[in-house]
Amino acid sequence: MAFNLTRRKFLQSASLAAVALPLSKAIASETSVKRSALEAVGSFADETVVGGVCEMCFWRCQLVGKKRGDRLVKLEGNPKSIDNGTSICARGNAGVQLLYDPDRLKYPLKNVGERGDPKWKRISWEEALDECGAKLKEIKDKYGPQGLSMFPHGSTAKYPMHFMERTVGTHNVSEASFFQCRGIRDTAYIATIGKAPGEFVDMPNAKVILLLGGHFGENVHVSHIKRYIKGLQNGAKLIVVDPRYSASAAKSDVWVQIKPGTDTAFLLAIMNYLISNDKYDKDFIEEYGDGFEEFKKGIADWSLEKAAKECDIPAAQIKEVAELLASNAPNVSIHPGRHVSWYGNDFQRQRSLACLTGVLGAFYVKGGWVPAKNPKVGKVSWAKHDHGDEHNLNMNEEEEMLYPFTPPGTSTELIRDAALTGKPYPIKGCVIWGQNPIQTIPGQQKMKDVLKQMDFVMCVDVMPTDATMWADILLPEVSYLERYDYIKTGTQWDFADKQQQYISARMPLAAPMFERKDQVFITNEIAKRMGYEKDIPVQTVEEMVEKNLKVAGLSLAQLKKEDGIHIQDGKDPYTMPEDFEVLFYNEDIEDAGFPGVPTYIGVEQPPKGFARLLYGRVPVHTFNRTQNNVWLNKAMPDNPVWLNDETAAQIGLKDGDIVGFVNQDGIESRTTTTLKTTPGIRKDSVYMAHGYGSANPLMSVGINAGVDDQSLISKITIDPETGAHGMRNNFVKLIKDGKTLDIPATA
Ligand SMILES: Nc1nc2c(c(=O)[nH]1)N[C@H]1C(S)=C(S)[C@@H](COP(=O)(O)OP(=O)(O)OC[C@H]3O[C@@H](n4cnc5c(=O)[nH]c(N)nc54)[C@H](O)[C@@H]3O)O[C@H]1N2
Ligand SMILES: Nc1nc2c(c(=O)[nH]1)N[C@H]1C(S)=C(S)[C@@H](COP(=O)(O)OP(=O)(O)OC[C@H]3O[C@@H](n4cnc5c(=O)[nH]c(N)nc54)[C@H](O)[C@@H]3O)O[C@H]1N2
Ligand code: SF4
Ligand SMILES: [Mo]
Repeated sequence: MAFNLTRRKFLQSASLAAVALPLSKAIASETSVKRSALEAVGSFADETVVGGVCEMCFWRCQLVGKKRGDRLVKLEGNPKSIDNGTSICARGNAGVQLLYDPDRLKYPLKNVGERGDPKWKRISWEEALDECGAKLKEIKDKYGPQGLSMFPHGSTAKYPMHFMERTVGTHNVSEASFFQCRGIRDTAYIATIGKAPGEFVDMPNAKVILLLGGHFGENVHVSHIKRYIKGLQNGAKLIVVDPRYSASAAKSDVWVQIKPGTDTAFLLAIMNYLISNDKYDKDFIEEYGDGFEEFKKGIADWSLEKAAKECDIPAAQIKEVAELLASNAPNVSIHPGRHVSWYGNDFQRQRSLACLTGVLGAFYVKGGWVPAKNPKVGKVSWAKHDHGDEHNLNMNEEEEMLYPFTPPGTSTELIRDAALTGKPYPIKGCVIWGQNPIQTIPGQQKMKDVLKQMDFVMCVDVMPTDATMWADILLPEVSYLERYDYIKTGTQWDFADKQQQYISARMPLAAPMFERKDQVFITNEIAKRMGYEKDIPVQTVEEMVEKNLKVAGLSLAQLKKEDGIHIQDGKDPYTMPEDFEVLFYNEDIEDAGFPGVPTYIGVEQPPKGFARLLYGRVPVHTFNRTQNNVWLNKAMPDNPVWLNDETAAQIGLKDGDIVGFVNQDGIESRTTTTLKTTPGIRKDSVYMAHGYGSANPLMSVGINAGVDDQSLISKITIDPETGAHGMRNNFVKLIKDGKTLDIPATA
């Protein structure tokens, strides 16, 4: 059985699927590399260009490009990088296929058909910009700035987003990275330690690493994975809490096959056990803890047995985890997670993780939670006009916040509800920029209805993904390989004797093709047409980058001279700020009407005949954005659904069968996928990779490949403290040959 893979074998083979990690090549720690390291190797390329920053996902590894003539033929990690080093992942490698994808958006397009069923007509930039400017202005004049909404994501979306928020003055901006990803994590940690946690765990120096759901190896962020592997190589014990035998579970010392949605109960029982048995860090808590007595009392009834029953795991295993943590504290990495928009009870779980770190005294210590101290660079901003809070959907008439612990921006659901009801005001314009709200946000039909009722929708993208089908005007942006923009800063302290910081700025590795334009051009031209010419902060994207670099005493010319990356001495990461404290009990949370001590709130269980739909990452794709990439499609053309092998046998299914789905609301999947039968998933759940099953015929490679998990996530759960989405309270049955199969009850 697959579970027999030993840790030693894993470390020997370092078999993280598809991650190109030459472990033997330690990350370059010198402050400058020999030029020869940048010279093209072999005969396929004759020039190396520096300054690339990947954006096949949002980790943004540092790249060099290998060119033959004008053509970019290969991407590699920048040997000077002290972050990803020479390594990039499968998706990073496949960036050249995005660059030259014949399906890529090339020209401005106008939809002369229906939204959702578009007919595209090529138009000039002049006409496209005139129409976008005029329509957005018309809506703003008629309904006020709050009549405009925006769904942004990615590095180029920041500039237009700040224009919409600060200058035009709408609050109705909802970023996928907050409301469907990590916003809850950030605000829960802010409410506990005053700071968003990032993924700042010192795994290379940890004695134990605890992952709650985090499925490293499938979730791939190169330097993060390197730090994780380094920790394992250094002997860290790995605890993985996951209902599924994930890539991380396969490397774990303890795999806790938890019942979905119950993690908070598990964490509370661990903490109660540690406190009751005097196995917690009293000195730390005395010095830095606040509200510990209330906390202790509040979680006192979480016995191991009670949690064991709730989480459907052995009490002895919870004790084993608690003991393992206590005996290695404080050098333990309690990973804060990243995608935490799970069940609508997530703020309390994230608070619990922060409190567990405190109970173990694992802040600012080797192997614990240690925030990166990154160098400062500038930030170009649009002029802020005062628009007040009057139209903030998160504020009621008494000026109280509906979601007091909201991430920046406005809860996606508040925007959608206002748009659909017209209350408290209509929302009639929409800018989609680098987000695919059709496949990113739960409630797909609701999203379509929201877009249908708009007076105007514009979309800026690089590929014809599903969201683009809903645009009136579709604008083609240059890709991350053809533009200047993002400044990436970072820090490292575990691959060299001294702490180091770096600054790099994205520089083009290839010239833009066709009529694609960058974010500063597009935003400025629209701003001019809306009457905001005097507010424009920079004329070109290069000017923006230069201004941001200047704050750090750098320039693009200087960075180029330094092979794309400036490295300087860093600061000791383990120094704790003087005012650091851990709010075990938070009065503000209680005053706002929520539990001030971390509290477990149970979630809905699958109705009879259904299994819970879980989803996650595969190493070779990023959400939906890479589905049309020929190399990545070849590597994983569909998203097999995991079903427990015994359950499968019970209902007459076998590995490799072709299946479809129907969910609790009667919604059927448009496409089918293959069945993967395995003992590595609980009987009450099925699992598939997120982001498959594009519906856009212009995606000639990705169309109908696999099943779109989002199409089955029609039930919307809202996390009450933050207003962010929970997406894992949806349930499915499988369909084979037109026959719907009930999932046998498990309890
Ligand atoms: N069901 C389900 N939903 C989820 C998740 C899940 O696991 N399951 N994950 C959640 C998480 S963690 C996140 S972070 C979000 C991600 O949500 P999104 O960011 O919306 O996801 P993507 O599929 O990457 O869609 C991004 C869009 O940006 C486009 N794009 C790519 N590069 C560029 C560029 O350079 N410029 C412009 N203008 N556009 C570009 C892509 O073509 C695509 O249309 O999804 C969330 N939603
Ligand atoms: N290759 C690749 N890597 C990526 C991305 C990508 O698109 N592709 N996206 C990046 C982004 S933006 C993000 S946010 C991260 C997301 O990656 P993570 O933060 O690691 O995402 P999770 O949602 O924790 O991971 C899904 C895992 O949670 C498990 N799970 C489901 N329900 C439960 C539960 O109730 N309890 C517990 N303990 N586990 C549960 C699933 O079985 C699955 O293994 O990945 C990043 N890395
Ligand atoms: S992890 Fe992979 S896809 Fe993400 S930025 Fe790095 S190389 Fe690119
Ligand atoms: Mo995310």
